[in-house]
Parts: sequence; C-alpha cells; structure tokens
Amino acid sequence: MGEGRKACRPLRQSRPGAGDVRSRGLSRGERPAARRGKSGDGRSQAGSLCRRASRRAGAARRLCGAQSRIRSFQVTKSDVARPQIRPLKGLLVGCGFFARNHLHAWSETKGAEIAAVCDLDVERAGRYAEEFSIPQWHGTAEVLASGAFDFVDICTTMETHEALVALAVRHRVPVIVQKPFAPDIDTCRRIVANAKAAGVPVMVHENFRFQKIFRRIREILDSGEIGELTFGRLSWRNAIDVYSNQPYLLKTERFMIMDVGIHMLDLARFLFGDANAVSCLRQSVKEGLAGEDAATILLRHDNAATSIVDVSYASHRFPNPFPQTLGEIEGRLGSIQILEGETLLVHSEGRQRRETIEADGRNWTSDPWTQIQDSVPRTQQHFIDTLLSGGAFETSAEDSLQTYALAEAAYRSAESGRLVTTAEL
Ligand code: NAD
Ligand code: 89V
Repeated sequence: MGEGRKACRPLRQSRPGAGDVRSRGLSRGERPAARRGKSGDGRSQAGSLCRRASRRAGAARRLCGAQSRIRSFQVTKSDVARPQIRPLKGLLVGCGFFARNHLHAWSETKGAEIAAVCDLDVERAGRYAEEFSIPQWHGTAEVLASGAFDFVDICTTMETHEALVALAVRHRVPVIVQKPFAPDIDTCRRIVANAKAAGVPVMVHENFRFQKIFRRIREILDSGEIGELTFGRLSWRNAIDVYSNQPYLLKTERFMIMDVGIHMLDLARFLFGDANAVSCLRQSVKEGLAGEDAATILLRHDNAATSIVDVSYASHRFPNPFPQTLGEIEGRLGSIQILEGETLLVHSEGRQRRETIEADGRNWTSDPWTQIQDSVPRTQQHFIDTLLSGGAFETSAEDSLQTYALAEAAYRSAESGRLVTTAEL
C-alpha cells in the first residue's frame, strides 16, 4: 500500500477534515493488478489517480445531489417504483473484532456496498480494505464530509457512538450503529433528539431479534397457537472466553446488561411486548472485572405478562451452549420451549411438536458464532430495504429508547434494591 499514493493527499486535503486518506483507486472488488498494467511508474499513476479521484468526487457530489431524495427521506412512492440507480455507498467505521462479520454481510446485502472503511488505526483499516477488496480506507470518519456516502455503519464501542452519530447527522448521512447504542439513557436520548431535529434516520444494529429462531417464534405467537401471552423467560448463560476477542469488556463498568442483557431486553420487547417496570440483581463472579458478568432481571409488561431475563458469562456448561438463548414462553392455550440445538418444543391442543431451525450455510460463518453471524446480513438488509422504502426501522434509535430505558431501570433497580418503573426515568 505504497507511499506513491500520498501524491493524492494534497487534492483530498482541500476538503475539511478529510484526514488520512488512502485509496487503491479501484472500483469495488477490482484486483490491484489490473491497474498496474498501464504505465507502471507510481507517479503518472498517482497523477491519473488524482484526476480520476477528483472526477469521482465530482461524480459523487452530482450523484449525491440526485440521491438527495434519499437523504431528505421523503422518498415518494414513484421513487420506490423506479429501479434503483446504483447501490447505496457506505462507509464502515471501526475495523475491529466484529467488523469482519459486517463486511462479509455487506458483500451479500442487496442494494448497498461498502465504498470505504475507516479506523483510528489506519493500518487496521488498510488490512480490511485489502481483504475485502474495498477501494478506500481512512484514518478518521471526518471523511463523511465528502458527501460520497449514502450511509455509515458504525461498528465501534458504545463510548464513541454519540460523537460518531453526531458527525454523520451533521453531514446528513443515514446511520446504522452497533449496540450498545450508548452507555446510559440520557446519552441515548440526546442522540435521538439530535438526529430527529436534523431528520436523519438512525437504526441500532440489534441482531438477536433477526436470528431465524426468533423470527419463527414471532410467527408462532402471531398465529395465536399458544393464545394470549402470560409469561416468558430468556436465558443466556455460558462461560465463553469473551475477553480474548473483546478485552474492553474487562474494564466496562456497565458490562453484562449492556453487552448481552440488551440483546435479551430487545428480544423481550419483540416477543412479549413493551414493558414498564424492572427489578434486577447484578453479580460480578469473575475476579477483577470493573462491572457485572451476570444479572437477573424481572420485567412487568404493558400486556400484564411477566418475563425473566437472566444472563451470565460465568455459567459452566459442557458442552458450552454459546451463543444460544434458551427459555420458555407461556400463553393461555399453550407454550413454547426454546431448547439447545436451535430446537423449539411447541405445546398446544394437548400435544407437542418439535421444530429445529437450520443455519443458512454461508461460507463465511463458523461455529460457535454461526447463529449470530447469520443474523448480521438480515439486520443490514432490513436497514437498506427500509432506508430505500422510507419506512420505519424495527430497531430505530427512537424505538430503541424503550429498550435502553429497561437497561437503565435494571441498573437503577440493582443499585436501589427496588422495582424501578420506566416512567420515573
Ligand atoms: P473492537 O474494539 O474490536 O473494534 C472497534 C474498532 O473501532 C477499533 O479498531 C477502534 O480502533 C475503532 N475505533 C474506535 N473509535 C473510533 C473512531 N472514532 N473512528 C474510527 N475508528 C474507531 O470492538 P468490537 O468487539 O468489534 O465491537 C464493536 C461493537 O460491536 C461493540 O459495541 C460491541 O458491543 C458490538 N458487538 C456486537 C455483536 C453483535 O452484534 N452480536 C458482537 C460483538 C460485538
Ligand atoms: O453479541 C454481542 O454483543 C457479543 C457477544 C459475545 C454476545 O456476541 O458481545
């Protein structure tokens, strides 16, 4: 990834805050070799690269103008009917542990492509650009000022989300941002208010509800087979060594409830309906952690159902059930047991039936992560489809406020030892 390209820098520097820009001047997926044929000496190649880059920037600006309809989000019905001009171009920010799954998933997401990646560690960004044949990589997300992107995928840790979403909103670029949305409810509310005022859509990348097994359970609940819901339990307990891939979790004060609990709280809302009161007990089982690695949460739902969410990274089971969510759901006519092996046992009309959910069989997923990995393309496809249709995201930032209010109430209940209602937050 040669210095020759530095020649481009002056041109690009003219744009405010473009930062460390490196590009391979390649159209998506084109192998570097193709270019080398023409002249072979870096300099003229640099010159033609600059000319091409400015032409591209100009084209991007023109296209952005044409696509401003999307940015202004008042997409009219006729717009939707008309075939999409080109794939929406995205910037991925954060080239760490989980971003690999995002990039594999973007490579199969219809109507979108990642045009550039970015990481404060620009070498790290360069390596992902190389591995996934992405033409550009950057050392800062300030490149969002270029107007070259139709959306941004933020795959960094929660402490960085408020600033990064605000940067995208300032440049009117739609956002999909990884969970946890933010460390506390006040920060979540600030992000939502800022984006809403600017009319820029923001979706939280919350993929557990997009797992096939939970889409199937939702179908069974909607069929009325087990009747009106009365009770639910979602249990996520294992002793996976999460710290080797995600060492930041060792130092995170708000740890287990924000890392896995938030997946379960979103699932509880998705399956059992909204909730308005929470009681919680936290535990820190593993030595030396800044936060909790286990929590037990009781929810009171608006529809009078009760549910329990229990999560732990300190539960020894052999074999290890990671990353499966187990549990049971009861209605007035029947119940569903969520068993290991992605198996559902449905009890209704006096008998039981078994359903096993098959993985999608992608060539880039591998156990034990397959169940989670398979949900990433579904989550991203929902984002793109909804952005183009002008509809409402299932896990919009605004809707997610209710999920993060439950997490906030859980922490406050654990601190105060009493039931906390979301109304008092
Ligand atoms: P990571 O620390 O491995 O990667 C984050 C990357 O972001 C790092 O390379 C860092 O240099 C970069 N970064 C930080 N601030 C930046 C900035 N301002 N601009 C550009 N780059 C910046 O983290 P990870 O484990 O990949 O987790 C990322 C997020 O994904 C976390 O919020 C985590 O909770 C979430 N996550 C979700 C799932 C899931 O969806 N099931 C699974 C694992 C992790
Ligand atoms: O999904 C997550 O957020 C991760 C986990 C290890 C659960 O996958 O932290």
